[in-house]
Amino acid sequence: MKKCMICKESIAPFISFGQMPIANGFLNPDQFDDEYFYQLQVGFCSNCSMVQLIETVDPAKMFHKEYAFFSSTSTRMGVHFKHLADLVMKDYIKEPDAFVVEIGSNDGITLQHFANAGLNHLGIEPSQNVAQVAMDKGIQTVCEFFDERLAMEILAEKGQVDVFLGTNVMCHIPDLHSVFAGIRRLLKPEGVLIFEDPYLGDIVKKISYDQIYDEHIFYFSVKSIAYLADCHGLEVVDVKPQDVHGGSMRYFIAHKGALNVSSAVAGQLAEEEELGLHLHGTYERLRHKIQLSRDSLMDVLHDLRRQKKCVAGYGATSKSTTVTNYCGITPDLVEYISDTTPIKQGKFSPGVHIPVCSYQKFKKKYPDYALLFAWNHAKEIMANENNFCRCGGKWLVYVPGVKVI
Ligand code: DWN
Repeated sequence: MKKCMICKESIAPFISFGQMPIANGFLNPDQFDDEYFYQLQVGFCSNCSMVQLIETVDPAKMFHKEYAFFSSTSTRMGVHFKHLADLVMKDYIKEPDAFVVEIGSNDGITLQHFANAGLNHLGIEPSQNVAQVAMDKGIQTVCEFFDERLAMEILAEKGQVDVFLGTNVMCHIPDLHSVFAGIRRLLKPEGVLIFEDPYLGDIVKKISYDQIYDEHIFYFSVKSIAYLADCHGLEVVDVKPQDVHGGSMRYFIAHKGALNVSSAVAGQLAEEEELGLHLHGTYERLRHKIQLSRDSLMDVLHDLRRQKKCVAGYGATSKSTTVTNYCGITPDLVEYISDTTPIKQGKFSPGVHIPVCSYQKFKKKYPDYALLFAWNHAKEIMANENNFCRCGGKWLVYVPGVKVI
């Protein structure tokens, strides 16, 4: 029996997606034979409420010098992180010599605003290639995984931190106790940790099972984060739902008793109770809905193949690796995936080996249908792709339900 990574109680999987490759492991044909697979299974801990992977993948296999995801590929996300930086500077930076640290700082999409404002900052990013992009922009970055040991080094060299940030990173870290212990030591007495990740409540409501893959080890709720924070003398002082990455939650955490606790925390906890996030039965029902969603998507794709329609994927997302491998979407159903990220182009998608092509290919000859793997960017993408629809192209989406638009 697996032990919960947060409270050490026993947990069992509520769903298995089968053998899964590395979500961002886009590869060349000479690598097909050595492709790495693991069992993608998810469990719920009824003691601390943390939803988590049963088997985790060595972080070095996922985050390295050829990491394929650059945060700055979405304009809308750029605006989102600018707003976050503005909020932090307005509400939490009180001194001109304030120190801001961000983990998983990627290509510097957020930290650049602090650097441009001349603030003392430090990015911590383990993937060398994306860290280099940030450094080239003049953003102070160390290429490492954050843990309690690194926190002690930063403390000794640079002192305590006013604001500690992490967007779409906390749920990627297996040893969250080391991270929280490090943050507790690093944070000034009135400092704040602000982080955001895909929200479990949205995954359950939207059946967005493609948020589940190797990099996402945990699926957070306010309840599970409150438990974790409490283990380290910290508390959740505010929460704010975010309309990005398919529904995220922003958590504000401080030393216990240091800051006022917003009523939004109790409000969100009550909503989670209503949704049943604390109950095993909720996840049993989720498994059933995921299976129905898979069957319904495959029915549409098989029907389109019978009609000899050309279907292309839009966005070679990490999420698409779960969908294609779990559902069995092979190149005879989806001819290619269009993606704007140069490092993914010319390669093949993990596991099912669908060719990943440049966006120019998509534009040059539109497919009949575009399967929107980057559904979390639907607003931005659909606004840019009016011409695709004018030329008769149709979108196939599967979150929150399977439908043709
Ligand atoms: O947590 C994570 C999230 C935040 O980002 C990671 N573990 C990795 C990554 O997940 P993802 O790959 O599912 O993220 P996105 O943002 O959904 O990926 C979008 C993909 O689509 C990128 O490869 C870029 C591409 N794209 C495109 O081709 N045209 C994106 C947009 C907006 C476009 O117009």
